[in-house]
Amino acid sequence: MEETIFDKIIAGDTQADIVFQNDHVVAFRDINPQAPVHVLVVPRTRMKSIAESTSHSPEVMGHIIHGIAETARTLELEENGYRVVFNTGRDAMQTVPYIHAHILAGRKLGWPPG
Ligand code: DGP
Repeated sequence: MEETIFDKIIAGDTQADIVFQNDHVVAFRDINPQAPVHVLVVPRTRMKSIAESTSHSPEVMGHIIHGIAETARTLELEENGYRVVFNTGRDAMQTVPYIHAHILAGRKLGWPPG
């Protein structure tokens, strides 16, 4: 798997506005925000997408979900709520081939998504 921009952010080789991190995940602000709060949560364990998660321990996905909740708490998003999106593959318009969860918040989010 080729190195992605998220590998570089996790390694500290590329600057990012990190809002939360622990032993398992790094969360940082999206460079192209689609909502007042737009944060990406990326596991330190490298995989391409949810589709590839079956090749790893389910614990990795557990750590991602836990990291999402911890990030949302850190940013005080719990009261008003937030949306979590894993774009997976071409039709979902995944552009970075390193699994990441988008946390979107800070405004009323439409449903269904366009
Ligand atoms: P996706 O379409 O789900 O693969 O979204 C990838 C997101 O990554 C997109 O919303 C923009 C964001 N992104 C791409 N390059 C960078 C970067 O260098 N820094 C940060 N903070 N975000 C980036």
